[in-house]
Amino acid sequence: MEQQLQQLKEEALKKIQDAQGVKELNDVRVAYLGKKGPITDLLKGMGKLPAEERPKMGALVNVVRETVTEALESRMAVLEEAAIQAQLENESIDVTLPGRPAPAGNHHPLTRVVEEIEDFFISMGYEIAEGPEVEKDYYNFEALNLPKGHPARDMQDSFYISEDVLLRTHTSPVQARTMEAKKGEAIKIICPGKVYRRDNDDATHSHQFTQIEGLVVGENIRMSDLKGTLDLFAKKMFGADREIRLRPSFFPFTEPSVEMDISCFKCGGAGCNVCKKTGWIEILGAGMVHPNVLKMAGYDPSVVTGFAFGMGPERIAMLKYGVEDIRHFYTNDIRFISQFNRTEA
Ligand code: 2NL
Repeated sequence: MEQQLQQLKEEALKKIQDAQGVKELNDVRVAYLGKKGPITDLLKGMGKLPAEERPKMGALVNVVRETVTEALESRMAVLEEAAIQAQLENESIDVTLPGRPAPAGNHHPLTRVVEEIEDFFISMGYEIAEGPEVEKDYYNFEALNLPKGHPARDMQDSFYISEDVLLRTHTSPVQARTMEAKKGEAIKIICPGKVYRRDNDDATHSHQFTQIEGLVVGENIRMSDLKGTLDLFAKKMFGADREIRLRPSFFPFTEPSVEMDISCFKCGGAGCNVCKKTGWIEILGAGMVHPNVLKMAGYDPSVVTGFAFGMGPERIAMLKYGVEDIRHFYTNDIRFISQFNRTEA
């Protein structure tokens, strides 16, 4: 029996050494040390031995069991470590692989035009002013010399929230608020933002659109300052060889008021489809700030004067990029948006 035991031990130790994986080694453990294994059988068979042999054999079996158990444990540690190493190698990431390209976005054409206009006026020393889109009737109309009963104040033409609160119909209230806040000091601002009018949307009208207005107030501000500023602006936006033309016009908040045209950037003035054979393209409205507007904001019109102008970035973008329907700007069709390449900035 002793010999049988030695043989069993040798056999078990060999299988332990030969085991190549955790699972295989586990099978070896179950086969030799498990409830139905030979070592358990030997311990169970102790009862049949003569009483004087039992202690010696018992001790021998226990030694074999311990030896096998220790061998199993140390082999298990080796195999487990190897398994972890293999897994780490398997799951390692090659950080030198090229990444998957993320689709890069674009600036919206309207955003591009607004920023281009802002950049020009910032370069001329203007500051950007913003204000609420839900505005008081006072700042939207009253402070701009739009008297009660003026057609623009008709309920049919604006989105009213209540009798004296509405969605602003232009960005002028931002300028009225700025003048009021500056309490007689000089001002040089542009006001970009969304405005709202009750219109039926079509190719050239939208109930919500963008406006940029400018305002310069101070001593000795003249019409010639307005003209020089807008001439530079036209050349920056539409080409260095542009000329401008001012025509008389009317706005309640300016006097005198003008409409500004630029010489056609497509035909240079000869006449084409863009300028409708006139050689000129209307770009914006402007004028000298009405004395009533200055007065209401707390300025003395006999001491300070000012000029103001307003334009629609949609119209400018449509001209610049040949967009035929204003609704393209708001429907977010990626096929439209992605035609305008990112500016290198
Ligand atoms: C246009 C014309 C214009 C103004 C806006 C203005 C603002 C104040 C005082 C005086 Cl606070 N004027 N703004 C002046 C002239 C024209 O806009 O065709 N916009 C699209």
